[in-house]
Amino acid sequence: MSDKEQGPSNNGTGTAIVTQTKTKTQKPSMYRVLILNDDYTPMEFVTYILERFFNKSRENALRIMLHVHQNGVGVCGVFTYEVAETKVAQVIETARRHQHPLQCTMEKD
Ligand code: TYC
Repeated sequence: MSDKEQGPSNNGTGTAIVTQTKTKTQKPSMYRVLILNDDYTPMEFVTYILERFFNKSRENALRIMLHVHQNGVGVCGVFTYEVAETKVAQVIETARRHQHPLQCTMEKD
């Protein structure tokens, strides 16, 4: 929060008036995009998804994919609402096109 003070103004009464404007800034809520494990989606496809849509290196993509394979769920990234929504839609659509059941969801950070 930042405050702006304006110099004294005068409404003709000889009385000085000082006004202060409070500027409120709001940080956007952030959302985690999660991928879920399943028994059918190939490991290579999940790794590709993480590289393509979440800009992960091959190494990080493999690490996240294996984490999800072993733990059931994992974080792909943290984004503002609209970006997270778009990523989820892109993953689900790409998986669907390849006939893989891979699921992706989002939750408030
Ligand atoms: N469990 C899958 C397999 O054994 C691999 C996999 C990993 C699938 C991560 C989904 O989000 C996932 N082929």
